[in-house]
Amino acid sequence: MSRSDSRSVLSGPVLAVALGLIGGLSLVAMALWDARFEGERGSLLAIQINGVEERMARDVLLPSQGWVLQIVLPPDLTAATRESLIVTLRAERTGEMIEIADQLVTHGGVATLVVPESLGLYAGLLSIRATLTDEQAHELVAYRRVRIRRWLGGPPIGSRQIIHFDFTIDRDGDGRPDFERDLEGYGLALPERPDLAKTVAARIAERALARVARAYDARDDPNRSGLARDQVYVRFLLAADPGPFVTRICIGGKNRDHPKSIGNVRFDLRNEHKSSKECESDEGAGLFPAELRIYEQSPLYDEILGPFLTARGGVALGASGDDGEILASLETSTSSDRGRAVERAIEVLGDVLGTVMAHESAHALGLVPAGRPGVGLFGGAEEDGASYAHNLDALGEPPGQRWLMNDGGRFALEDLAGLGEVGELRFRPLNYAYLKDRVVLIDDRRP
Ligand SMILES: [Ca+2]
Ligand SMILES: [Ca+2]
Ligand SMILES: [Zn+2]
Repeated sequence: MSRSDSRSVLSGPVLAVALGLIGGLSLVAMALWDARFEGERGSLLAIQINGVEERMARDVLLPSQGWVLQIVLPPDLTAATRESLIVTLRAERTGEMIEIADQLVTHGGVATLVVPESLGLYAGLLSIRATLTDEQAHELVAYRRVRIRRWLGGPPIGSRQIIHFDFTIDRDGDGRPDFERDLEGYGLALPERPDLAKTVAARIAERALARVARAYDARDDPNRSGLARDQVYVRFLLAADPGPFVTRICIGGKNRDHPKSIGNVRFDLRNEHKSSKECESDEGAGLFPAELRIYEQSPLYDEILGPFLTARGGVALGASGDDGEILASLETSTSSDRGRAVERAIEVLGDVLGTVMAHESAHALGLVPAGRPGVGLFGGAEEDGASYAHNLDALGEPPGQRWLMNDGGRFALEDLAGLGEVGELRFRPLNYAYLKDRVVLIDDRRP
């Protein structure tokens, strides 16, 4: 059963009367006009929710505020027709109607409203109707029904959540961060030059953190809010004290329980635990950069690490005389080949780790819940193996497009580095809507 439907219908006079000598011209124009207004059943005037494609958005449950309503307008409208837009919300339970066209902001052919609290929506079915009228009184109508739900226990993300990426974890108890040891494995550090290891580790951590921030502060406006910035309200820090809203994810060391897994952070349905620790080696929790070795056949791996791996004819960072100087001057200028190689390794490794950190932290925030909306967000269930807590499409298959929350086993190193065909992996719009508290998940099995 479909919980909502959307359609676009034509009403009013379809044929206009052409007047006068320019009737022929006028008729041609009118015919085009009519064709456009007839549309392809909703393809020209459409109502969208959170920028999510119709098939995925069909069953979503929405909170009373904060979600994004889009009216996708036909192209090349006259100003008068564009201004004729009427958008009405009707609460089905009470019949109460609100006209909101004057609150919409139009950009790029889409009229948008980030539903404010002041609209006063409450739980129940809501009908949305959008109407355009041209100069000849032809009407183009789009219609859609959505379900508004109350939050149960507060929004999953809220505004206070902190993710602490801890690069200082010392699982092996040697008094040094394990991450520095991991770098030795890549020729990016030497035991006898701990000072350089520290510098490289700090640079990679910062680069990775910036990549995480980009994932959660997407510049491509996934929910089509039209806002200049639409960032997820989670703070990502490299240092933080424990607290009720701090989730600590440790990076570095051996993954004894899940070798060959770069990241292993528990899926936390609806972000029930705002505070947690993904650092226990006996649970294999955390991020394990040393396991990036699984990509050693990749050309990118060879390109960025070849210059530093002795097995590949490289020289480990710290073993060459002026490495210290190179590291000290990276931010100002690098003209030497060695300097550029160091910079490139830091950038690519930082971006790769940052992509994994963005993915893993999203598991801790509740992505991707199994099932269809409103219970889930098209995530795989435990019995789905590698698809567990990862994106599936509306048909239950792994998505054709590369999204950040797809099963990580399907990514190449290039994808993680943001150098694959889609560029930086990003959250699909439905994932992003969840992170922005724009959808409500309700477990019907609960009272
Ligand atoms: Ca250690
Ligand atoms: Ca959590
Ligand atoms: Zn995952």
